[in-house]
Amino acid sequence: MAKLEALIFDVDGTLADTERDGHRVAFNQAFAEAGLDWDWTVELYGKLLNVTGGKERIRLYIEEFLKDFDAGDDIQAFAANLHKRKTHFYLELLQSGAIPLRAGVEDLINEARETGLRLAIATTTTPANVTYLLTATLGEASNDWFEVIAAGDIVPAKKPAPDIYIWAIEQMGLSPDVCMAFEDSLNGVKSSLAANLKTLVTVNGYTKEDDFTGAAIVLDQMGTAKEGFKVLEGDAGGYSYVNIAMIKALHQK
Ligand code: XBP
Ligand code: MG
Repeated sequence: MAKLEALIFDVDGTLADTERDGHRVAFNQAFAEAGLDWDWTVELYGKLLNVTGGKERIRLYIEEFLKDFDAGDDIQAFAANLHKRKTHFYLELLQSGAIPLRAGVEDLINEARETGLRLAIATTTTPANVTYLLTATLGEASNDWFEVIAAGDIVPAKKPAPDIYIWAIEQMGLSPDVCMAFEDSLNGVKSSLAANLKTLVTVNGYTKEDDFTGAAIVLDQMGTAKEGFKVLEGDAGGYSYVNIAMIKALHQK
């Protein structure tokens, strides 16, 4: 088995719980500013998460839930304009420090750096959302810790398509068998598995019922030495929180 060289992280739901109290809130702020009486409740947003990408999500909402709404001649442009404001509000939220990293994520990234593993990001979200999250949580320099930040519209087909992972791996000049992916959702795992990546899953409130068949392991969180993870599927090999030794062992399986 090839030796582990790189870790590739999803962002939303994996590095941080961004969806319910971040993206959802920002969408609603943009709708209110535009004079729209749309309210994406916690429950409705769970359904809308079936489609990845904010612009795509707005379109899905109009087409599936608001059949009589008139978005003008160009629904794509309508969604894109609304989404621009959503991004503005989301970045404001990130800057205010409202969204922390999930437990164990910072320690894992630090240990990966200390042990010489290469790091990358593969996400559907807008590139600025990634840089703002990293800056707000890990400091200004942390953007440079990730040698590739593959995000947003960089590939036309978003997750569950494998394209974003394939793009990231190609940019690093690596093959999938020396990488490990980190995901939180069905669409994310479909994407990483289709790119032939071993995948560690940490679920969240929106994804805990998803079917993660094919993942290397499914956990409730990365966990810390103080508060470990719960194993939902798979064999943690005696480890109680995610660290580099555990990832290396999982990768060799
Ligand atoms: C994340 C997403 C994103 C965010 C919104 O999926 O679906 O669309 O919800 O981001 P994943 P934008 O974690 O699988 O990458 O509004 O910037 O598109
Ligand atoms: Mg995700």
